[in-house]
Amino acid sequence: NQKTIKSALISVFSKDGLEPIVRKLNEQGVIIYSTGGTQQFINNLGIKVIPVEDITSYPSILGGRVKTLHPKVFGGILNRQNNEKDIAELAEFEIPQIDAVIVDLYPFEKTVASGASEQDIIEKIDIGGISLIRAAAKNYADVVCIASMDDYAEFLNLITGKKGTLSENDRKRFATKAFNVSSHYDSAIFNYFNKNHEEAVLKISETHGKVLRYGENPHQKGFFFGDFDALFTKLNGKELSYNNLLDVDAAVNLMNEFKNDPPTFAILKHNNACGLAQRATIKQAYTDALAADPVSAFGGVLISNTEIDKETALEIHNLFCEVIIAPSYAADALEILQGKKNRIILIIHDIELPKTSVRSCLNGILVQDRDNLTDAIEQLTYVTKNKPTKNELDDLLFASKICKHTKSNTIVLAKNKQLLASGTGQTSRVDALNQAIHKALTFKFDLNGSAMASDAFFPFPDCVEIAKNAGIGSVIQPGGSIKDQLSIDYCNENDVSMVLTGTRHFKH
Ligand code: 93A
Repeated sequence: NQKTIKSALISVFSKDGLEPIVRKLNEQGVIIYSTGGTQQFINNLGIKVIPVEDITSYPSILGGRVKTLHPKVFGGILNRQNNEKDIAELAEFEIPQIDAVIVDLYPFEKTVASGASEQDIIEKIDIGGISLIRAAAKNYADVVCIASMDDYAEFLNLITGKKGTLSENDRKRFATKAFNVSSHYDSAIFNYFNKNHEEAVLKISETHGKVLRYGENPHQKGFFFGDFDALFTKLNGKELSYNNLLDVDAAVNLMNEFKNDPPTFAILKHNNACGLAQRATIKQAYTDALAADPVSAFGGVLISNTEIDKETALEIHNLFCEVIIAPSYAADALEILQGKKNRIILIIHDIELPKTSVRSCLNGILVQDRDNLTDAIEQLTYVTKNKPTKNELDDLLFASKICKHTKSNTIVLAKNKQLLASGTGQTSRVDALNQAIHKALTFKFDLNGSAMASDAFFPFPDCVEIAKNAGIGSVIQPGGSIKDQLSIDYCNENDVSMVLTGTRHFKH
């Protein structure tokens, strides 16, 4: 659906960058309509331009507040060219067709940032310009909308190459950019009016979010925005709390790493795994996950990658836990687990989580891709004389998957597909390692021949030295420190094997 631009309405606050476009349009015989200042600018280039007042037969009034806001202008933009009635009405009311709209809005954000008076700021709320943008973008089927200087170069390129003829694809792409401009502009106005934001944010939350019992603590309000039911079917238990939701999120992301593996069971507390094991049966996986730290498991969130059977349910029933998540439950298992009415039992659906994560930061939000990189055997570099055995390799990758989902700084110790212990959320890697070793010994694990994973590189050889002294036999870490070689040398001198993944997995 190609359309050649024959007329354009140009209304720009900043005249920067406009000249080459106007010259090109003029060269292509395009009729140019324009508002006061823009018209003067084009006139000064010696190019013919029709004042918008000639279309409307109205002057710009109210000090410029109303200049393009007129049915003859908006009729020219919004008419559907494949609609006979529209075309007849254009003729009846002598409305000129407008094929392209170029706008640069009043600089609202800049005016706010300059510390201008409230009155000046209000005056910089563009009404006509934003309406032109919305109208032209809505009618992308017939009209091209250039809503930002950032798009001038691309637009000029296109009309030059295609002699003023643009495809519907091009017009829709520009419309998409235009709605990005208009939504951003309105958000900026909202943010200005909403300076003492708590109120408005809570109001929005109350009307659009799910009201939670409270936030992280009882004195904090809390809301959830999302479609919980798309991901889970709830079979039993109380309403999920703010902290439950965070734990469920952590559990689901962790178990995603083991989705297609043999039976795997994890127990989480405060978003970190305190137990995780992979076994021939889900009951054994649960028992060995619990063994890593039965103290922390109290009140935890449980997740299984396999159906929960009766034998496993009987074991779980002995533990006080907040939430159980599994792909399915045997009927007799469910009956047992439902024996406690507050216990939250969830079936997890086979649905992908969003690819981005969002969290609040200062007076805004931080958005990033989720960490979707799983360390795999193909990407490992073997840096020591001693190479890990097949079993050790399995444990190293197993530990590194847990590491990725544990708060930084973290060290994870594992052996025979069982999490032995981890150090979580420490301010130094040495602290994380010491915590992990201490925990493992507390729960009577023999660390000889165990595997150690670190979420980030070792800046010094201190960690491998502590690891060796505790009996740890193999290490997996991203590498990338300028002092990597010191840790590698130590491992070589002490018969420890080390592999590098090349991928850091911070989680803050
Ligand atoms: O005050 S307005 O909201 N009223 C209008 O009808 C209107 N039409 C275009 N501002 C309006 N504009 C804006 O004027 C455009 O968005 C552009 O920023 C500016 C261009 O004015 P001039 O051509 O007089 O420099």
